[in-house]
Amino acid sequence: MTHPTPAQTGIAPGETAEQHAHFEARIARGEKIEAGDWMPAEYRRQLIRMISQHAHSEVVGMLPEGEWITRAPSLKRKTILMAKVQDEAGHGQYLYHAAETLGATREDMLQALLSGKAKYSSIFNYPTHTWADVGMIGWLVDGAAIKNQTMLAGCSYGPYSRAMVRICSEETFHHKQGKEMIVAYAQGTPEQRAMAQDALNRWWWPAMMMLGPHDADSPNSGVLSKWGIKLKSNDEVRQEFINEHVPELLEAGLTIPDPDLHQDEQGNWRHGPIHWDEFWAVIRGEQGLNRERLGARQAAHDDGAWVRDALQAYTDRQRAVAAD
Ligand code: FAQ
Repeated sequence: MTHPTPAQTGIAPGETAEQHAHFEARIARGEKIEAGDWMPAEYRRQLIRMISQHAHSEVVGMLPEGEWITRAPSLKRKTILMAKVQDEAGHGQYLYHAAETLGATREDMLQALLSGKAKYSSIFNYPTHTWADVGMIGWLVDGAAIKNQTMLAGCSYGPYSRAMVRICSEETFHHKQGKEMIVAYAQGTPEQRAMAQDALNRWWWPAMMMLGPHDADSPNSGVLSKWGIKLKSNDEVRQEFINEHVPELLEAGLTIPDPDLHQDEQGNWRHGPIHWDEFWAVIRGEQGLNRERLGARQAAHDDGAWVRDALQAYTDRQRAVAAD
């Protein structure tokens, strides 16, 4: 007879079924799990994986839009974009801190990103070709991120859940500014309309993919749902995203690049097949800008070495003074 593995049960060596039952009862009562509380090793590992990848996504996510700050078409658009890109840096900070509450170190997390071991969202490996891409990222990418993150704001781990509440309120501003921009262009000159449509053609499918593989192909979902980290599945969140965005994009006069898109009898918008081969190729770095994105992060990390050295020297001196 073969026994279930820790990966299947979530019970690691040294942990007992009673500890798990007590932990799961807390989650069932809707209690938040806090940093010092007992938690299964697999719960901790899953959270560190997910939160650190989320943090990396926010930081790498500054790159596609950041390229446009110097090319913004007006002072108003420039100030909005600068605020948005700064917000993403702040989100990275909250999330790295949330992962640190679980025992992860900043150095290890950054090393995992820079070495290519840790993932970041596939969406940020796509290039930004025109200014309308900035608006489309706000509308679609922040729109998809909000659907996912509103769900995570209710998750069982306190520090992640609280970070999500704050991040979602900032993402809502990002989403609104993107929508406002694209609606203005969709109703603007023929060139502006064409630019908005072209951006939608390129960002629609990547935005659909960023919410993760179909539920049947999502190996982490089982344990994440069981422990109240994921309160909705990848496909459920994707359906919410489509149901909100399809009517709004159509109302703006844009065409969604999916010939199979239709509404079913329940009013849900149903999409055509997603090109998962592209999704996995982008994640593996075989397609898209993975090398450029990691190169930019490595350069920023190297450029910041003197700041880390200075902080270390200051800390060492403060400690020496205190010891005296
Ligand atoms: N890209 O078993 P599942 C933003 C990986 S923030 C790359 O379904 P899970 C804000 C997944 O890691 C956007 N990899 O995984 C912003 C796993 O591999 P692993 C980021 C992906 O964790 C806006 C494997 O596939 N948001 O946009 C992706 O249950 C504008 C199997 O998948 C978050 O990170 C992907 N798209 O569900 C910033 C939210 N999808 O790790 C700037 C937190 C899946 O086992 C500008 N994360 N994979 O080796 C989550 O909610 C979940 O991790 C999912 C994936 C839903 C992303």
